[in-house]
Amino acid sequence: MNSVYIALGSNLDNRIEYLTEAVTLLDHHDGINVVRQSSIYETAPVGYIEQNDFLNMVLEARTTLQPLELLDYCQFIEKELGRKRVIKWGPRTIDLDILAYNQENMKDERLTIPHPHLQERAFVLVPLAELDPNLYIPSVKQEAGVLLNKLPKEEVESIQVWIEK
Ligand code: A4P
Ligand code: MG
Repeated sequence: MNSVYIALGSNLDNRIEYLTEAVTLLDHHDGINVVRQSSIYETAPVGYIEQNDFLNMVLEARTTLQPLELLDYCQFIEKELGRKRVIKWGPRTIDLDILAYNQENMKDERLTIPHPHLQERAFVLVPLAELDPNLYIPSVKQEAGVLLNKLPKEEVESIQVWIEK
């Protein structure tokens, strides 16, 4: 069984419904078992900033799927929930990013693991460190909690709990 962490984000329409539906669809797959979920946080948009605030969370799952099979299923869920890719880093009903897959490093044309922007983003590191501050991120050779402590304080403080776990 493989251990994975997946980040979820939504900033359109009924954000909480999209998150909940995505978690349900992940868990309904025969090869995926969601074991833990972080709190849900409300976060200001990063990158393209002329858009609504996001809800972000991270979950931990066990899976029999290989990394690319898991990506396919995440993209199926994004499609199923009506995501339209119009603007890079722009608004989306639901975005699923695979943060970590066991302790593996991989770089494929479709998939980089650990997620290449993980270490820069408070909206990912706050929920990830809530689940496991000791999770080792092999690409940057540091633990999630250590990476979080390296981010600017204002950025981390702007990540507000919206629904506590
Ligand atoms: N891809 C490569 N590695 C991965 C991975 N580990 N997990 C590829 C998932 N996908 C991965 O992603 C583009 C391609 O990345 C995919 O086809 C896949 O093969 P996408 O989801 O289609 O496009 P995108 O999301 O617009 O681009 P990108 O670079 O993934 O953006 P991010 O990093 O997802 O950022 N601000 C707040 N507050 N909260 C957010 O959740 N999200 C974004 C999007 C920007 N600002 C945000 C948030
Ligand atoms: Mg993405």
